[in-house]
Amino acid sequence: MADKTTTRTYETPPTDRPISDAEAARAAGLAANEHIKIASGYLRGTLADGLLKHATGAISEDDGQLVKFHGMYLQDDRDIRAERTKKKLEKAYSFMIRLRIAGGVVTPKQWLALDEIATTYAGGALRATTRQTFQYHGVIKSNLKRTMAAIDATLLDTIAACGDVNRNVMAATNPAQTGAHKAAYELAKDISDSLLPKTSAWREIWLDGERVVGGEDVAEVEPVYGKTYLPRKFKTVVAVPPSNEVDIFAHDLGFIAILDRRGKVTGWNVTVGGGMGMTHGETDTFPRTADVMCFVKPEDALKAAEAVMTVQRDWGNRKVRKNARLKYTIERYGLAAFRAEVEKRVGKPLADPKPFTFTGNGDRYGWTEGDDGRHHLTLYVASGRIKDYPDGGPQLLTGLRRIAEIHQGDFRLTGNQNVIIANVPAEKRAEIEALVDQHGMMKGASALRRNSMACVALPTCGLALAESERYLPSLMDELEASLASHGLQDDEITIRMTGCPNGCARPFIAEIGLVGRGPERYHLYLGAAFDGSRLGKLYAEDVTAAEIKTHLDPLFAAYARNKQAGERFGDYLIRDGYVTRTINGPDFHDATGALKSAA
Ligand code: SRM
Ligand code: SF4
Repeated sequence: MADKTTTRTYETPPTDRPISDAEAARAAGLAANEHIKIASGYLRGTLADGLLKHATGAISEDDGQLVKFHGMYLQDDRDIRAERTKKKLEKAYSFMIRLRIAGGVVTPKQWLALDEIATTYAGGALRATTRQTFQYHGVIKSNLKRTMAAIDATLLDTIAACGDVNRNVMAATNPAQTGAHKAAYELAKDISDSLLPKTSAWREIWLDGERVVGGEDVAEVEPVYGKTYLPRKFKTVVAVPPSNEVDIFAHDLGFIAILDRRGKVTGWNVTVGGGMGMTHGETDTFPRTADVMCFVKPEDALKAAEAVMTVQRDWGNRKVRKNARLKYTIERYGLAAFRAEVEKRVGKPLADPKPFTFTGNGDRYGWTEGDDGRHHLTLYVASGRIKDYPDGGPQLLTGLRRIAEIHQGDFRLTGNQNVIIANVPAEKRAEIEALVDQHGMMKGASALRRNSMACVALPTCGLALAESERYLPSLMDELEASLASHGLQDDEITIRMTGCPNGCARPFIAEIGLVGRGPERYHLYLGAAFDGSRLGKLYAEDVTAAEIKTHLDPLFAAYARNKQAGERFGDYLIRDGYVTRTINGPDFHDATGALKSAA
């Protein structure tokens, strides 16, 4: 990755703290969401009253922003939006609910309860996300409180799963389960707990909890976040090389385990400033891979996490929301100034990063055995949608329920939308395997499909410009045939699709990235690194669904003919001049994408 931070002139960082008074905020020209946060009384707004308004399935616009901090989005069924508008009916509103599950660990008892909630309130599906948690879709307003009470009974919650806060913290789930993986999980959990908003609004609104008396003093209510929380969402992950399954370069903050010769964690490299989201046609927005900033000892990791987050709290752009993520803060003030401020807040200079190597950002499928002799089975779940598929498809919901009924270990969600049946004692392996077979859960998925991801998109996502999850399976059928015709059926190539450039399935760091532009039209990005450390380049614009295969087939043919031993598809396309190597940061938009076409 090129370091763009050495040759640029940067702005002087601010010295004041964020404004938390409504009048001053208006005078300072802060973004609308800042006003909503200030006026919300620590995320309460008028949510409690809004839930009692039975004439509508929606909530007010401002509450729609606040409810995200509670782990929810107001959505509507876009498949029937036009028809309802024609009939002058309100949109078919419902809520998406996202859980907070640090490190993606779920016990069998919790699994059974989450399954029951899905069956009762959310159309019989659990949706494993690209950030190691579950979402429910289609929960109607009148069922919201019942659903939240049921979630609370599982000892999980939805606090800070969305909103301008530190969100669900991801951790390496590699089933090899070494001591380093345990350390990664512990760190993820500690960060998740310590950076959790402290307001009691969640319990009050959803569980009719008592309002804590006197709690208006900022220092008492939200000592770290204050009234305005963060300028924008903030995402943290913990990785254990050589696997980059958490896609560390796509996140605001990351920790990479540095191991000694015996595999013990000696400390963590800290990464900052990754992110995927951008807007088509707005070149001041761009995806960016994170910088590897420094190394911290285990005892300093939590402090470093808080320091990075609070510098972003104080330096992040609160006027222009589209430029508010940490990646833009670092592009604005420079990595050196950012690191110096983090060191100041940690209270000591931090060491330079240590060497590390990642080999890929996908999951390892099938059975593996951990250091402690326990077994782990990684199952491929198409786009994370856990349900019973019709027409002889996998019975994932029922099958995993049956497994949860007898399983003595736990379940792990991966950052690639898959599920691991983890910590299986040797004597239980055959029984679990029989249930997996019986419910058609391991029906062979090709190498390409196993390395694919699609975001939710239509019909629930309000921002989708094109199909994604519903379209990917048929595209896979076509591309699998194309790959097989060139003898590439066993080649691992990462492919990811999203319905818009927000990048929820991290398409810009997949070797083949397809990003929705409009109905049945996608931008095609190529040349990203297999380990997720390099962004792809725009290769073809506005490709229709029918044209995707036409573009890729000749490239597959050229790759099959010319690849060197062990050479990855993304690397090959750069070496042979099909795309230029992407430089990180704003230069992502350089118009030098397709150098030559194979079509
Ligand atoms: Fe995302 C917004 C779904 C991971 C970048 N994302 C949305 C919303 C909530 C749409 C909205 O704002 O109305 C989508 C809900 C769709 C639905 O119906 O469920 C949505 N994002 C998802 C999930 C479910 C995709 C999936 O198929 O699994 C993922 C949930 C993760 C989780 O459990 O927390 C999801 N979103 C991501 C990722 C990947 C990641 O973090 O590793 C990214 C790119 C990384 C990043 O943050 O830069 C991502 N989502 C966005 C953005 C763009 C943010 C930006 O900085 O520009 C938005 C839009 C926004 O925030 O304004 C967005
Ligand atoms: Fe929606 Fe876009 Fe995210 Fe896909 S990438 S879920 S379309 S916001």
